[in-house]
Amino acid sequence: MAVGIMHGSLFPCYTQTQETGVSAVQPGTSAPDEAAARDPHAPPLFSRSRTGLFFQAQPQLKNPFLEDPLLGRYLRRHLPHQQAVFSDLQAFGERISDEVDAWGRECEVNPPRLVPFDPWGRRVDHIVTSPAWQRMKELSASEGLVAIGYERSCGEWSRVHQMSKLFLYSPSSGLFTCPLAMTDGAAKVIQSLGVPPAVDSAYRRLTSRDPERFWTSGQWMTERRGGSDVAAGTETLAEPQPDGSYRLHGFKWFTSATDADMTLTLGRVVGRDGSIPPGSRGLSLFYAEVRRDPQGRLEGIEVQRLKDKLGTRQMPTAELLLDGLPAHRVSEGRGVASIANMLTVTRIHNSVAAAAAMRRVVQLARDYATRRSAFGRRLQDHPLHLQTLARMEVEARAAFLLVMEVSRLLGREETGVASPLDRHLLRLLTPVLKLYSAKQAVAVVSEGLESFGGQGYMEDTGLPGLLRDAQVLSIWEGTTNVLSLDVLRCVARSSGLVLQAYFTQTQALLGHASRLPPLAPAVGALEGALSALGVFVEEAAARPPSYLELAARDLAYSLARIYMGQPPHVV
Ligand code: UCC
Repeated sequence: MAVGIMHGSLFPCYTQTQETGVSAVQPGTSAPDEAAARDPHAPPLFSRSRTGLFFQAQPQLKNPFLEDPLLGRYLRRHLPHQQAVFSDLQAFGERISDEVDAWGRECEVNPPRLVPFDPWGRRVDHIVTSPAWQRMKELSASEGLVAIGYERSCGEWSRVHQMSKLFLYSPSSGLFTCPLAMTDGAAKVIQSLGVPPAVDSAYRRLTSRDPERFWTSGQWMTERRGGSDVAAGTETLAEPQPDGSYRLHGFKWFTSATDADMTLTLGRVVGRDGSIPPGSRGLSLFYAEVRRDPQGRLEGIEVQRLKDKLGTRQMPTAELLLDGLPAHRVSEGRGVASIANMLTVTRIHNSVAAAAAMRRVVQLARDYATRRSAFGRRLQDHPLHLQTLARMEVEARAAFLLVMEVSRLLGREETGVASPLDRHLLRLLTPVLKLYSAKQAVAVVSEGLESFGGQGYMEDTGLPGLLRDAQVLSIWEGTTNVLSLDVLRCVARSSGLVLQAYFTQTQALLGHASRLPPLAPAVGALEGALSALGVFVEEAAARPPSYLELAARDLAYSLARIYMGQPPHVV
């Protein structure tokens, strides 16, 4: 039913329909000439007559678990222990929409700041974070966002459970998923090195559900010479101490979530004769506690400044001078190989964040399409808009399924049930997933913002932050090109076994899919793409390495798209 609302002659007249809450400007409609009849000295009409009555209904964040039928279907199909996991995710989804999302927003509008000195001039280098950021830490512990991966109560599916939970949390987390990624990576590295006694208590804190005990970890790998070529970039020196510990001296150029309790970092041990071991193998891995007293004071660290970043502003990222930081060595030499487990875990987390950003923007855009009208119809009734949403949905689903696949493989490896094929796939698909999902996140989130029109560009809607934060996903934890070269590295080091595993697995998956007649055209297209990929790989193997290097990105994209079930643009 249409309800007409009259306004003074200076303002347009709006019509509101009860069914849609939609308003349409009717410029031709004129209100009775009230203004002319009024005493010119009378007080102005109530303010609404000046601003208009229409307010656009905003998109609503509902329980992200219940709003995601694909996640539910995936878990129902694969998981044992379904009931416990479903209850956990449903309750967590409720918390996210009811309270956590608002904390995430608070982290964005109340970013961290550095207080370098106390009022009397003493250097304190205190990083002040918002109460919401601190609540995120407590929540992360009590919800077991790291712990689930180590308790393994779902056996080989524990990583899927953990990553599903992070998938729901990520876009509302105020970027707290970054310290969680590094915390998880650190726990994994420590565990894989056999939990040396010096870090045993730290390991238990990283994987604790007790907010009082829970610690987060940093991962300080990047120095001024750069963050991709870690071996050439690391100049930090480790001075042996009489008690067997070390003091670190160096300059870390990006340290994410610098308010962490501990960190893993790389350095070169200075020999008795002053020699410094060169190259990748000359790097050792160190454990250091960042705050060594109850007041949280730093020892052997000066915070030079907090970084001024495009996005991820919720999280403190700093430049640190290590000036005798007390540390323990956890691996002697082979530092890059020692942190390889961390790279795997943090790259999966990165991909969870990418898939989750896509899912969130699609959820909000879909909801908005039911509320917003233009040209006399709701957005959802415009075929072109619907097609745009559907294309975003496809990318979001593809990224989600690949994230779950790699998480499944990680879970199998960690519980000792992985076959050689699983292990090869995990090694190959981790960089493939990370590089592709990050790129797609930027594209999908950008498209998603457009579906809100100008409101998608307005800071106080919280939407632009999604795009800024997505942009980092293709940069940190290895850029697209570095990861494309990592794909070549793992192909070469496995003598092609990772690719063999890939072809075996994709053919098996296509075999299953071909039993469903409606999928026949898609299966045919993918089989064609797969065989073209096979021909390419064979031909490329006979060419000089520079040929493959140039093709590395296209190869990685093709691997991603075929595995996701989307025929590639380039093979
Ligand atoms: O970006 C950063 C900010 C942190 C924020 C984290 C938040 C993430 C989650 C967000 C959620 C919201 S910290 C900086 C990140 N930096 C990187 O990721 C480094 C990027 N660069 C690379 O990945 C390079 O490819 C390097 C550093 C790995 C290349 O080093 P090398 O020394 O040239 O590598 P090599 O010589 O090829 O490999 C050394 C050893 C080999 O083992 P061995 O000696 O046994 O043969 C390799 O097989 O390391 C092994 N290795 C690996 N193993 C190298 N890469 C891998 C790998 N990916 N997996 C397994």
